[in-house]
Amino acid sequence: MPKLCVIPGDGIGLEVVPAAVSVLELVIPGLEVIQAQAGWGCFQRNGVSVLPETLTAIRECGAALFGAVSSPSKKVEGYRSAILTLRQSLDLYANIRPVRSLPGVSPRSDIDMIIVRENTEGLYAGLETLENGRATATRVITRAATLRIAEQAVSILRNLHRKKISIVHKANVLPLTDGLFRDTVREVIAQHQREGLQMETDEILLDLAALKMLSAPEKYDVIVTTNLFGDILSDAAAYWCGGMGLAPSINLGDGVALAEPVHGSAPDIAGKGIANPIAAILSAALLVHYAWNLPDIAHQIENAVEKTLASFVETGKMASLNQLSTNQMLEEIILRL
Ligand code: GGG
Repeated sequence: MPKLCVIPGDGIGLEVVPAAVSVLELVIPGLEVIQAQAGWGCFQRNGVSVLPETLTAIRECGAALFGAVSSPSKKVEGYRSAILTLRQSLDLYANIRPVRSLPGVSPRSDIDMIIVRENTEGLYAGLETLENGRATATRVITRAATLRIAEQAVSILRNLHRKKISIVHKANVLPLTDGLFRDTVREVIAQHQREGLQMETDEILLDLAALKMLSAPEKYDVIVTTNLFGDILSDAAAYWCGGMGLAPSINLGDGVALAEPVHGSAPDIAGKGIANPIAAILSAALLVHYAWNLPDIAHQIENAVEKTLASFVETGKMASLNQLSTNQMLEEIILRL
């Protein structure tokens, strides 16, 4: 029986994660759920952003659903972002962010891309120094980490019957770091092509990739890129599925997965019971698919979300969608599960 570690985190994470867990409990009867702590609130209560027992619980379950974190934008002694700590401590090296058109909320109906983002290094390696008025962040790209993210992108292409991988980089101005990234991904792709895997590939400089995200998003299929580039590009891509409130993601490591909505803790609406739980529910579906290998159940959840949104379109009630409380939206989705 699947086991789930639940970490609501901060802000609206405390509202949307319980909604997603109740969906999981309906589609996977007997699911064992363990509650755990991480986030800024956890730091304020315990002096650490991620409790050691949280890491133990995630490893034991092999699957976790995380909500959101609100880190302060000024350095606080002893604090490190909870989500970055989780990703690095558990070696969750791949961040998978699918972006698909959803009825009524997406500006277009033909978008279906998956962003595969390296999740442990790049500018988020956490290597910052400040000395004599000079702040430095070290951007780390390794062949080892690039090999495994490239393998992950290829495996997603193969398993989900995708056709094309786009490598997004900035090797023209960062020839050593991004050159290594691009060349290593090329090498992995070429190896798979030699072994008979059919796929198209292209390479796009980050700035052009951002423009294309606006002007021709339907051309993207699987995108593979480095940590910060993937973070920015996928947040922009979320526009096409209806915004951050609807964008799911999953962090994958070897034998461990942590799903989380792309959105943050939204302190402006936290505690009001009005946060849209769809991104968290779709993230739970990713967990069902990638961590527990139950694609039919994952599709059941995704279909219920789509049918819910479609019903608002059909009944001309799109305008009232944003007025629904978290629980009302959850009830609408559960009706269609
Ligand atoms: N669910 C993703 C999330 O919480 N995003 C907000 C985020 O990454 N904030 C950065 C941080 O607080 O460390």
